[in-house]
Amino acid sequence: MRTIKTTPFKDQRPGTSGLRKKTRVFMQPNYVENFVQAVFNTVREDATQGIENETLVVGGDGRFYNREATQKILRMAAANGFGRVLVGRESLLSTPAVSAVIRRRSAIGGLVLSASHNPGGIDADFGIKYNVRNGGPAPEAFTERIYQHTLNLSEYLTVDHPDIDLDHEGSLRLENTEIVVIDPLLDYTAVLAELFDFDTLRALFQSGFRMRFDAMHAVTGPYAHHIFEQLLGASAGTVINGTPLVDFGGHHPDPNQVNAAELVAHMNVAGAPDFGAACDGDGDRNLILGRNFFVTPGDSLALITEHAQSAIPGYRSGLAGAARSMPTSTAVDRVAAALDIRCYETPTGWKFFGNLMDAGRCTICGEESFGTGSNHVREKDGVWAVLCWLSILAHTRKSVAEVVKDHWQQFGRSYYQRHDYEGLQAAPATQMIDDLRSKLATLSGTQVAGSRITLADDFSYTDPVDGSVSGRQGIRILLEDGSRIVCRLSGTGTEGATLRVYVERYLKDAGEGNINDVLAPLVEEARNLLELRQRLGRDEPTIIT
Ligand code: VG1
Ligand code: CO
Repeated sequence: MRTIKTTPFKDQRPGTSGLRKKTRVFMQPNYVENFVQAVFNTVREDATQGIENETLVVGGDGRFYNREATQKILRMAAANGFGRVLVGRESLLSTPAVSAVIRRRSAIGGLVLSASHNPGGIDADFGIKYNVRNGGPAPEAFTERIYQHTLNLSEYLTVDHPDIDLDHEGSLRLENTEIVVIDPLLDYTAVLAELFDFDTLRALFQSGFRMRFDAMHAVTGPYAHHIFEQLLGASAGTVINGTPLVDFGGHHPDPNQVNAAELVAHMNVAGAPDFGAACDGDGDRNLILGRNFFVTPGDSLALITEHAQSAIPGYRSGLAGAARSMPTSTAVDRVAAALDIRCYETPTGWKFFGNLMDAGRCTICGEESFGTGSNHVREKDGVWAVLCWLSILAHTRKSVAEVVKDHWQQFGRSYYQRHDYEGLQAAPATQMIDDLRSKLATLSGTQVAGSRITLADDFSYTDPVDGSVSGRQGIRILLEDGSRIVCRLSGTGTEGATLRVYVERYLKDAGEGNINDVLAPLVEEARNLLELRQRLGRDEPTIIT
């Protein structure tokens, strides 16, 4: 074992979802090592059974530097005295699969190597996230302790050992640590097979139902080939871009209508398949499409919640509750009310759902950022969402568009968009939010966009399970007619600042309206309140999702 002297990096505070930086930042000498040692120091403080009796899980989305970082982590895990490390073959594990492995193998936690939907490559992005024993992202108190360790680090532990063969399953000893290369598909597939009725889904494909799944050259390729084509009998070619590439083929593996444009186009031509879907870099996000039809993530969450009990065996006994992040549309709230279950509102980031699920308070949860999931793991889960939709379509025997329109007919529609302004300068962007925050107290009661502001605040969340408080989670402006404007800065970016403006308007109009027309006054109002043009010279968002 070797003890290596090091000096702290000052920029290793985890954001919404772990530490994300430019790949070259991670490639600096000791950068990965420092962060991982800080994680291990934090883990050790909680390992009452002794770290030598604990299992650690390691895997990533296959992006550039995934393998190199994995080799470093394995050597450090051995030097730090973990009993066992489970690592995905080829160092691959999707984010929900890491969660599944942690839970099924009773591991103490796991490291996920991913920058999610951000592009990959030496000049793109990389990331490391730590998940705790319940399989979910480390809560804020834990990531804050990691950060404190990064600031005080003077050494890290490693061993001298050549790179380990990650291309074949098997095990070997490194010092006193057993390193096991596992099949990345096994545990995850087993979890899904327990939830869904694979026979029904096989019958759906046998009846001629056609789907196109875009893995975006990222980690879900192998999972999708195995589950959709091999196990469920979808025809060969259903999965496209199914081989993980270190640079995701040069694309953003971000499953929205802009970055999955090829799939969207394919769904909009004559003879299109019945169903289209895509997942992001690390397999936790999903895009759901029908023929010529886009399902917003907020509607998808509401619809999965609405149909879960009747369409999916794993939820046959009903749902304990639902949850959504604050900026996510309120469509699921109305379904929860109809089902007579509670709907929780949390800050952005999956880590906030963990306590609710552990305490048995919520079963299904989701975010507007194309993330949906349930208590089968503690991460959002893209392939799970696709299986939910297949189950709903098999059960209702309707098209995607019909299912959504039925919902709008019954519940009304939350017209919803997110406008992202990327590449802003960090200082003036922060100032802009700060200034809006200080104006909030005077806004209540004023007229905007044809209605009146009933509440204007910076969202603060008190976790109902452990009482922890997370403040400053996004500015929200609620109007009397049920409309909302929400503004916050992204916590996952790697360059400058990204402003996210979320607008929502609820109408009981069976969904017949034109979304741009319905939302235009709110979009305009948000820009005015922020003084976006005056401060940052920007009128138009980089991307609308
Ligand atoms: C974004 C999304 C958030 C999501 C997070 C991680 O965070 O808004 O909903 O949980 O990404 O998703 P932010 O702070 O940039 O808005 V993933 O698929 O990147 O792990
Ligand atoms: Co992701």
